[in-house]
Amino acid sequence: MPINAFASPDALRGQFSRAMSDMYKQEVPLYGDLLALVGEVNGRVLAEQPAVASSLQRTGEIERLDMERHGAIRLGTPYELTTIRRLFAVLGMQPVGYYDLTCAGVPVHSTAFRAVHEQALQTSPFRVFTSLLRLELIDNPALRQRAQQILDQRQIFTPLALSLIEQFERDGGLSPADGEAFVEQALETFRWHRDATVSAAEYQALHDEHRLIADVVAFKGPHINHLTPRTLDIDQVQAGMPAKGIAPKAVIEGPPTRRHPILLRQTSFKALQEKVAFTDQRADAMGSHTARFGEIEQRGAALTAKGRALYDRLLNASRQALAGFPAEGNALEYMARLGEQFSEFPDDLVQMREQGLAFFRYFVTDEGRKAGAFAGNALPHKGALESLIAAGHVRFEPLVYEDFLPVSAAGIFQSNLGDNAQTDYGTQSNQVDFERALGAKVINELGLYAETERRSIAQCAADLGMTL
Ligand code: OOG
Ligand code: NI
Repeated sequence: MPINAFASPDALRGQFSRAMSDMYKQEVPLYGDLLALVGEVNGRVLAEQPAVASSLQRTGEIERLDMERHGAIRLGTPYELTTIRRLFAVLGMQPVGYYDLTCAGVPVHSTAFRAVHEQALQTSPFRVFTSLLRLELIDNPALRQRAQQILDQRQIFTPLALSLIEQFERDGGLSPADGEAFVEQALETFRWHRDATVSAAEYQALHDEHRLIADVVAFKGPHINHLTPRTLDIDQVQAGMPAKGIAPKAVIEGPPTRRHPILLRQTSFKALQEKVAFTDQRADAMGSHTARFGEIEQRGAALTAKGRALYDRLLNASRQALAGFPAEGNALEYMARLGEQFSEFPDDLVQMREQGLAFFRYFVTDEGRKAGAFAGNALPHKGALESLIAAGHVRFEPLVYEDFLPVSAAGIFQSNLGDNAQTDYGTQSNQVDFERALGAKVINELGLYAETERRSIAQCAADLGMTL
């Protein structure tokens, strides 16, 4: 089949993201209510803040706003992680970043599958935060062995999904019809199953070890545990949740409110208690399991290594100033500490750029296009970009952060696992093990932002007829 007859992985990802959202709305109706609230707030922000609206227009992000969402799954074995990598590759998603959650008392490590090129992100920014359970951290050997045995027996992929993955790898793509079938088959892996694979007693033993272990081991597959739309004003959505019958978690994770958002702010509603059937139970005597929730996020500027180091320092200082973890009782105090600490982080795009704290995208302005007197000049010779900016011929917008934050992710996990889930696993970060299980290296996200920034400078040069 000629190359151009293949379905585009970016289009398939868009289809998959919509199908996943439709499925989750049916499974967890409260997620639909959250989507409606986010839609209302985004509409209001666009109407009331023309500067935000025109910046989204310039970058094209306005078009991806409604499609924007991420989800999360938790896997049990290296086979599952390797195969999910191959599955997501069909949808144009690569593993980006390594997140160690053990230091936060959650026995997993994770990566985020996402598109890596700005054009692909524009078509569909869908991402999946994917965690692998670290069975080696279960200290009871009999339970560890039993968990391993249960996981080894399950197959979370349909036979047709597996054969379409092989076909994609062999042929370099899927026909539109096969692509459609693949989206349908892939969705099955993420579906909720009310029937557990273990007895009530086994569930309890796994649950007593760690609630997350029960969530991974006791079910037929890695049900999607939340989906997250992007909002333009997370404070408004957080404040509006109770009136819609949605109970938000105590604090918004990430940086405080700013005029120019950075990185990622997140909050969620508490996981729902759902009925499940254990293998030894009759249908009229069901048990329950708590895992699935809804989340919202507000994305801001991607930070450079220098900006990220400053963020990490200010976040740590805010948390250290607090006795204990941020929770209901100290939420206001935590927000105040964050505000104090982050006053050190310039809330001004010019300063953020001058100090090299964030990544930017550059655009030729109408004036620049009209001036057109640059042909033959070299860009970037030292200062060329700066003088184009000073002359108003080029303007800049921050690049959107496309990834996750480990401390925030731990906060999201914790809020949905209950407070008794704090276990001390020490810090046993192990990216090498993770990559072995993944069957590939994770991509460094900072490199991706730098490339996007470079490409936008090259585009400016081309638009102005300058040589690079
Ligand atoms: C993943 C929690 C992390 C995020 O947005 O940081 C996450 C999970 O609960 O499986 O989704
Ligand atoms: Ni999330």
